[in-house]
Amino acid sequence: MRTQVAIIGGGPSGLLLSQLLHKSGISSVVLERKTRDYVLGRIRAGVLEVGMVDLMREAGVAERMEAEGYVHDGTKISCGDEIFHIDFKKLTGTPVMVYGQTEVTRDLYDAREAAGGDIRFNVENVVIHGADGDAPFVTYSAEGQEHRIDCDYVAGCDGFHGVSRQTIPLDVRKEYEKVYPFGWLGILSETPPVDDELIYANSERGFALCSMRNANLSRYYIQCSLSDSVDDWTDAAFWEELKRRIPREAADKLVTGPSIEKSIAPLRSFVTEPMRWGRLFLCGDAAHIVPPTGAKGLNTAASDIHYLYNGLKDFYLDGTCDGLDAYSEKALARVWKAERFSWWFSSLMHRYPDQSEFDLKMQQAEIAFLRDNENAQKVMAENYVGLPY
Ligand code: RFL
Ligand code: PHB
Repeated sequence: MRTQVAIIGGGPSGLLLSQLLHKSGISSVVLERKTRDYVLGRIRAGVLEVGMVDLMREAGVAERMEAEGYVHDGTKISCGDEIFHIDFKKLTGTPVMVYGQTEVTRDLYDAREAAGGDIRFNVENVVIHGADGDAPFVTYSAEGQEHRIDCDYVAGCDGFHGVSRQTIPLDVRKEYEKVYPFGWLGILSETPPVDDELIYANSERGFALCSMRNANLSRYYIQCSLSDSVDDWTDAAFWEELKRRIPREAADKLVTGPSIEKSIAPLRSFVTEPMRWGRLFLCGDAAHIVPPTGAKGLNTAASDIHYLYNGLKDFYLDGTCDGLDAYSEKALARVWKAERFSWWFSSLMHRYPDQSEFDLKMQQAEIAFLRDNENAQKVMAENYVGLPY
């Protein structure tokens, strides 16, 4: 069979691209290695930048987000028992939207299905052929049968462990990576959030984050050791540790309950360059990873999709390749800024195993500067709500 754009990966990047292309009358096929339920079972991002919110509107999938998402005008940051507020709305004119990645993905699946979109689940052995020539095609197997899809372009939206990035020859591809010496242990619980805004906490016992999904669904994280496993942490031990890391006034009103999901994520900064090889374009986690501090992963995936979608639209509707030719450079310029912000915010908020007393003083001085200086808060707020596309 033939399609205009073959999309590898049915996570948020691939689905958003396919839905936007559909809106412009451009055909695509999405190939996903897992089942729909498996993809929806991953608990990940929670905060959407305004650019991502606008893309959801453009894709025609914003209705439930507008009704059920929470607009947040700011965030709280604590150091020990001291807590302060950063007012995004006042400093930048822009809030953020708290709406889970699970819901974003569900809305996109529903929209693609309603429009008769072609999404193939449980595909195996995806191979991209001829991306450096004029006639690329993708092969895969499903239920013991081999299949081939001919296309004009391939969008590699298959996450960090996908095949798309590996398709780019090693002598063309350059990778940059930093692995952090700790992870995040996260739980989801059917309890009311401890605060109406997120709290990012730096404590002498390590980082903690209080987030949420809705009025009766909370998401909490604590910095943990890379050698920890989920089984090492009972719910009671998690709540106890969280309470010790957040300010007393928050700990006193924290409502605890059984966890309905518990997982550990390692923290990594990673970028591959270039993000285009011939007719293959990498998007989202296939091309870059950020540590979750600052909530930039899904949002940076969304900005890639914005650039690629507009490039493809210009090609199919106006016959110009300028947008596609500029894709890698434009996407990477914004990616590196999101990498810098996530690295900076992670460095500010976590305790490092090899941190010296001097390093600690520097961290505390920087948090105090952020607390007291409106210019510093404005820089933080501009990055958090999302740099312009
Ligand atoms: P995904 O979501 O990994 O989807 C890729 C899809 O490709 C499929 N796949 C393949 N399909 C076919 N053939 C193959 N060979 C394939 N290999 C893989 C996979 O099954 C999968 O379905 O990448 P995508 O779409 O680029 O989306 C990226 C986001 O998922 C990611 O950046 C965010 O979740 C990161 N992130 C956050 N981002 C934010 O913007 N705000 C947040 O608040 C936020 N919090 C988080 C996060 C990530 C976390 N973890 C667990 C890494 C919190 C956490 C804890
Ligand atoms: C989340 O709610 O999962 C979340 C929120 C903010 C972050 C990371 C994760 O920085």
